[in-house]
Order: sequence, then structure tokens, then C-alpha cells
Amino acid sequence: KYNKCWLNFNPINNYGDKEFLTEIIVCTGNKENNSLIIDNAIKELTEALNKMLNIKVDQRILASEDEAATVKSGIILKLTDDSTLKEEGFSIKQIGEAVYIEAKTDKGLLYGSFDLIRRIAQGQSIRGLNITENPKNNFRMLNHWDNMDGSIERGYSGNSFFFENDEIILDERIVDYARLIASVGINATVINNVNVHEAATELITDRYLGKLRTMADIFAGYGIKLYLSANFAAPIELGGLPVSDPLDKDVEEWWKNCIKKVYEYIPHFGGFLIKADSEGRPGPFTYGRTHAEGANLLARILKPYGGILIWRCFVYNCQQDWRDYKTDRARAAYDNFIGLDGEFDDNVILQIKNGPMDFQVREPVSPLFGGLKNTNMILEVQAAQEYTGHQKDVCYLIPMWKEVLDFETYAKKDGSTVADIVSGRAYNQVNCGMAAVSNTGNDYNWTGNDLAASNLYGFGRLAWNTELSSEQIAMEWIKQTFPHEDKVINTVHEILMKSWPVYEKYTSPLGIGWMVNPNNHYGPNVDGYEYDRWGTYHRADRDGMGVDRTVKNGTGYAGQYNEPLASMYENIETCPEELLLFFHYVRYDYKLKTGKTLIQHIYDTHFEGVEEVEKMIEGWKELKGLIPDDVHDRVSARFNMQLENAIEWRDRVNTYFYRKSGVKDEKGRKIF
Ligand code: BDP
Repeated sequence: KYNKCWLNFNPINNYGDKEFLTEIIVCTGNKENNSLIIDNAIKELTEALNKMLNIKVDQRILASEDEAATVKSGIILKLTDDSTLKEEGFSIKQIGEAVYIEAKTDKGLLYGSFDLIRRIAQGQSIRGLNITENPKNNFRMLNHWDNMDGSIERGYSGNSFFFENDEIILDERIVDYARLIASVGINATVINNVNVHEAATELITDRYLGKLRTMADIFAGYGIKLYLSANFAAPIELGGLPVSDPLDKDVEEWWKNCIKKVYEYIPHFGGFLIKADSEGRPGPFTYGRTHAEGANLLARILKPYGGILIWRCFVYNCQQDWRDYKTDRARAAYDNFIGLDGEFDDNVILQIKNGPMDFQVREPVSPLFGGLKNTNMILEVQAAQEYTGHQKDVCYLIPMWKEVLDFETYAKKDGSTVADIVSGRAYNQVNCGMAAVSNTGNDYNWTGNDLAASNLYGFGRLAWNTELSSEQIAMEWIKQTFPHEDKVINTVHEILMKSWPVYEKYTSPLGIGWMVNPNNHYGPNVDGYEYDRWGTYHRADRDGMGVDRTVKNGTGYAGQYNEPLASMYENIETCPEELLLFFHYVRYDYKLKTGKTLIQHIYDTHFEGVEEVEKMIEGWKELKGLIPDDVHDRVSARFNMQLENAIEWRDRVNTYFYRKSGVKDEKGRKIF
């Protein structure tokens, strides 16, 4: 039915440290029974050690502290009050004949168990291991854009494994889903699409809450909280009220009863995610209310239950006029939210997309991260490859997300990167972190392209520890997924690390974005959105291209950044070249730092992009026989689609700009 991705627990040959690993001893103080979480930790360790090292593990559960104190060998799971540990943190120490996994909570023990498994799965020695791990982000979430009919908005891996025909699916796959995401530290998930229509609006009613409780319990066994996307107009659609005005007493009363019921069914329910006043979704603007008024209404009601209200900042006018140069979609999130800084309740979190537009292959970092100072924030990235190849083309996104996290916002004098801000370090916040739009579906391999599982894996690992490198994350994933052959490891690693730059080369140049087929967003269509209402333009003419977003002559977007960033982007000479066309209108004969003209850069990168895809394919071919055939075949089929796509992009983009500019390729290659 499906594979287990990085939890395959492939056999590890010649592993040296087997002697510590034959017994699991659980010392959870005086607890009468183990929690579900501890049970799951034991299950994972037992299965992993059995499959990877062929060890039949014995288990002993010790209830009293006295007994626990006498245990000196085996894998020892132990609760501790060590003050260096956070609630979800853990330590692992290998001493003598024992490996101690210690944590403050059951959840920490689960994460510690997965950490130990991860090390062994990579063939690492655990002798003398002595580590302490605390997550950098408190919220490590997935957002599924799954619809109740089983389709997935921007899903490229089959259908939903949560929903089908307006019903909730509860099967073994839900458990394996929970295992997969918990193993990389994800602790919250929103299972339904942010665009909440029809049956999905009813998820918060008796019709579905019973089954959701069962699902939430499964998740809880892996330390994961269930969240739902809610419809801001639910009081109208479900309650029959005339309005969903956040300041209306009946509306408030309706939500009170609704939320009370939700918590009666699911006492450990996480809260709501809301997309309001965006792309046709209802919101407070209809009633002349602010987004703070909208969010706070729900947050206040959720508060006594410990619930969280996550409000998306993806708010913009999708009915723009391309003739009006001053309106700029890139400005929208900042313009809509900066004035509300400090007005949101403390259990509200604003969820902000990494860039100001919409998950393009290259965008500047959203200026909201450096702007908001008294607001909880979550960084939203998209693992689903909507604009980065639909999980046909390989595109390892961790390097992109790393760049976002490492971006210096200059929000504070002593430095504050996006990672500092969304982790809560910068302003001492608790409710913040990272969310990814999930790339999963009910395909055999979960992610369409087997290689795309690296993005799901990597998101979790990065959200747990933003300081891990892209290279390390790739390596971890490869070693847990593929046989430990140098050739396999090196080839896959190289493919992953090159994949984002390569995708960027053959698609839209220097940060301008888009140029995709409208609606489905795969494949090239240079003018697809050009004279359209969605606000996504390249503004190419016979002399040049790019959007002037300067304060002096353009849309003013560059001015949304703190100094020295604003000045850096404002000036064409200091603007980072990979974003040149995002911030400036640039002539085709403009000389880039490489000495190449803009037009020659476009030609060259598009030819190179295709050549590099061909090289990746050659590398992959050589892995035949070294990795399981089914994996090899599936990825090969994707690579064929990628090559076709890359060629189409190359030819369309090059031809388009050749015809616009009339400038020939210096190297005389064939442009149509
Ligand atoms: C865009 C998608 C659209 C989503 C929207 C969102 O094209 O399907 O509904 O983002 O994030 O990327 O709400």
C-alpha cells in the first residue's frame, strides 16, 4: 500500500555497538501505567533495533524510583527534572553498559528515542555519546491543504489520506503518518485546507467531531496536536446568522458554543488556522473590522481551553489592475498587518509566508518578520512544490528555507535573523515557530517523487533545529532511505544539493517569479499572468524587464525593510543580483557582476539548467542495481518529466526574450 520512507529501518551491516541495545528499561518514576507516548517510544525502539540490527529487544518497566536507581545497563528511558532541558528536550548519554535517554516529559523521551534510532540508522557509533537537545521552535507544524472530497489543493502525491467523499478516514496510515512526522519532531498538524468550503466548515460539528477525537488521540500518542482550518463565515453557514461580524454578540455566542463543543469532544484540541479576506475567503473586512478584531474574538474564546488561534497574513487584493503600476501585491502583507502590531492577544499567532508573494523559486524575505515587534509569528514555507516543479522536478528546498531563517532583518540592534524572531528568542515569545504546507498524499511513496520526501523530513528537522545545515539534513535523510553505498550516498546528495539552483536556472530569472501556466502553476507561460488580475507581473518590454519596487520611482516596496536593507534593495548596484528583477526594471544590456549582460545571463542559465538536469539523470542512471528497482524506476520516470519541462522552459523563455529584445545569443545557440 505504501512505504515507510525514512522509517524503513533498513538493515545496518557490521554495526559495532550492539551490546548496549538488547534491553529497554523504562523508569518513569512512580507512574502506574505508561503513557501512550512511552508505549510508542518502546514500540519504535523495539521495531527499529529488530529490523536494523536484528536484535530481539527485551523490555522491562520499572515503576519505583528505587528500582530505577539500580538499573545500569540497556537503553534506559528516564524522566528527569534537569533544568537544562525544555519540555520537549532530551539528553542521550552512553555510559558503561547503558544508554540513558532522559527527558522532562514523555514527549521528550519519544523524541530522544527517535534521535537514537536516527543515529543508528545512519550507522553512527553511539559509544560515548553525550548530547542534549532542545527544540529551537515551539511550534513545528504541518498544514495540509486537503479537501473533504479527498482532493488536495496543490497536492502532487495522490489524494488525501485524511478525507474521502466527505468522510474522515481512520486507518493504519494515520498511525504511520503520525510516526513519520513525530520522528522528525513535528508537534502540530492542520489536516484540512485553509480554503474551508462546504463539508469542511462542518468539521467543528457533531457530524465529524467523534472521528476527529479518535484521530486526535492517535496523534497525541506521538506528541502531535490536532488543529483545524476554520471558516470565518461559519456563524452564517452553520449557525444561520445574518453576519459573522466579530463584534456582534450573537456571533460571539455562536463561537462560544461551537468551541465549547469542540473541546468537549477533544480536550487536547490545538486550535484554529484561519485564512480570512484572501482569495475570496470571508473575513472581518466585510464588516469594517480589523484582522486583530477578527482574530482576537476567536482567541479569547479559545483561551480558557488552552487553544491557539493562527491567523494567516496572506491577505492581498487578487483583483488588481495591471495598468496601475503603483499597486503592488508584494506590499500587501506588510501594509495590512504592520499597523496592527501589538493588538493581537497572546494566544494569537500570525502566520507569514516566507516571501511577500507566493512561494516562488526565489523571493526576498517578507519584510513583516523585521517589522512586527509585539506579535507572535510563525514562518510559513511550502513543502508542496506548487511553483517548484510539482514533485515531478526534484527540488530540495531546505537550502531555500535556510536562507530565509538566516536572513538578518535588522529588527534589533544586536542582530535578529528570521530564525531568532520565529523561534521567540528575539522578543521572548512562546507561541511561535514554523509551518510547512505539506507535500504528502496517498501515493505509495507519500510524496510523488521519492526524492521529495527529503523536504518533508528536512522541514521537521530544520524546524526542530534551525542550525542544522542543508547538507547534513540531506545526508541524514539519504542514509535512512537508501543503502549505505558511497556511490549512492554521494550521487543522491549531489542531486539534492544542486536541485534548487538548477530549477531556478531553467525557470524564471533573477527573482522575477511566475511565468508559469495559470491555475496549475507547472510549466512555462511567460505572459500567462502578465495582463491579469493576480498582481504577478514581469513587465518585460523591448528594452528590459523587472518590477521597479524602489521608493524613489517604483511601488515603494523596498521601503518596507529596516535599514540598511531598504537602501541596499533600493540601489540597483547593491541589490543582491539573484533578486535584481524583483526590485528593479533592468535593461537587457545591463552588465551583471559576472560581466554578462542581463539578456546573455538569461540565455546562459537556461541552457545550463537543461544541461544540469541531463547530468543529474546520468548520475541517477548509474544507481541502477544499487538501490531497490521500484525506487529507481519511479524517480527515473520523474526525471524524464523534469527534462521535458526544463527544455520547454528553456526554449520558451529564451525565445520570448530573444524576440522581445532582438539581441542574439553570443554563443550562437539555437533559439527559436
Ligand atoms: C497559493 C495557492 C492557493 C492557496 C493560497 C494560500 O495557489 O491554492 O490557497 O496560496 O496560501 O499559493 O492560501
